[in-house]
Amino acid sequence: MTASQDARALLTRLGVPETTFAPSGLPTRSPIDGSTGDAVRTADAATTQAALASATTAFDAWRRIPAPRRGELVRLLGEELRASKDDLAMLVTLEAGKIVSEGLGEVQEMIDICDFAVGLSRQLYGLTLPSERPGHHMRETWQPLGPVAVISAFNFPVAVWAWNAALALVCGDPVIWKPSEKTPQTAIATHAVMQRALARFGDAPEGLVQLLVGGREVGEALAADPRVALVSATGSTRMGKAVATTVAGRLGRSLLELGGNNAMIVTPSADMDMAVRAIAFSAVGTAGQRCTTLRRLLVHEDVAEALIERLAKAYANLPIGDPRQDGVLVGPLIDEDAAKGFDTALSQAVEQGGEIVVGGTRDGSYVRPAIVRMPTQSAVVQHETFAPILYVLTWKTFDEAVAMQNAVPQGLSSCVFTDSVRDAEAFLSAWGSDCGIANVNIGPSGAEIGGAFGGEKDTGGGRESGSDAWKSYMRRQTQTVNFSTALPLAQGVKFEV
Ligand code: UN1
Repeated sequence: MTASQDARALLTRLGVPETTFAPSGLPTRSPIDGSTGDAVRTADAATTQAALASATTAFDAWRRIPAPRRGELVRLLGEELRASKDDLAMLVTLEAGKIVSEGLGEVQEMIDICDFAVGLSRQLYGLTLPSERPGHHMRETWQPLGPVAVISAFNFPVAVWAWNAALALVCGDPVIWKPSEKTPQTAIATHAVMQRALARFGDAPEGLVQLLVGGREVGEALAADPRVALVSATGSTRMGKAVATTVAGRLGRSLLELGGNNAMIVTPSADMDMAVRAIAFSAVGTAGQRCTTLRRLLVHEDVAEALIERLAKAYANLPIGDPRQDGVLVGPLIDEDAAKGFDTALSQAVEQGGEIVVGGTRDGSYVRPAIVRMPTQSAVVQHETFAPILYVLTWKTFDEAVAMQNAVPQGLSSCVFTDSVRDAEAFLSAWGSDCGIANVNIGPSGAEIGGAFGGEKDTGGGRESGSDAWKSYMRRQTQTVNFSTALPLAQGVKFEV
């Protein structure tokens, strides 16, 4: 059996209807063995327009349903995800090439955000404000926003949809999902799971949750359409800039979670055993294809040699191979283009004065994770290559280390390994890390859903998932109510007629 045949069997088991498949559709593929599977039907321009129309109608009905009742739909989604966790996770493994534990972790992340959103459906707190006028009160209320388009990437093919969908649904917004062309099957399976939750819920409006499998033109149509109140896009900075420009052109709202170029600063006092383990997971996990992957290791010059030696040993023994196999830690890159990107970045690094310490070879799309010592943060280091390449640079003073951490265009995640309270707190201070995520003695990847997730600069500025990220999916309304019998004007203005 090829990996694609396994995926096909899982799709059937997950309840995906036969009508999903069409020979003229989008080809499917597994990076594990390069096998191709049945093509899946795609959305044409008319389907996209119909989806937008039905999402608009669904919005009018869904916003009238009380938020805690909307939360019930998300609670059911969480239940259905729990029931399908193993199958959906295996499909993530088959289609995105993640190791089994990370496939399971991704589905767990979906379940976690569902639980979070269910609680949120009884909160969505506003404010009461004192009015300067007698017999008046003011409040700030959060109202449903409108249809939300979710454009997601291959590397977290289902979790990112869930971060957005779980919040959008409790906030009162319909969701239209345009998944990556590289991972349509996991999206189709997730949609089938969602259908079961919708069926159990009973009275959700038609068009509340939709999936549009297709190419770039689908994303472009969603970004351009004024019926889409929020475009939440995850992917490359290049894609994000295109989406942002289109959405801004119609004064729409976008939520962008784009590239990262995440660093770890290692100080001389760091617990090196912990640092080595954290580096391995965050630089090599998901074959370096997380937006939170550790890409730059900034080490104090006194401890650099010893640390690099330990890392080189750990890297030399990395189990690389079929991600379904027990013990394998590194699966394939998503496709041949990604593998070529790995080669190109390495040769550029060498041209720019880099020295490859370990790894850098490949067998098809199975690459040996590389560690490269760089003299400076030259062009290749400034760029996010979606592959397991770790650039190592050294520093003398902590201020210099923080300046290096911040001297890249991206601003997603960052961390410091240190036992010094001074260094840790300086890193977390106003003049410390400029990223959306800053960790101490934890690698930059693998964030929990409870915190707001996203970053600054070329990362796009959006925040998804926990904390008050839900506010992006709602409309803020300031309300003033006069319960007196007079009509005083604010600022003492007199206007008698
Ligand atoms: C991504 O790579 O797009 O923090 C998201 C992490 C995961 C999410 C990554 N929870 O690494």
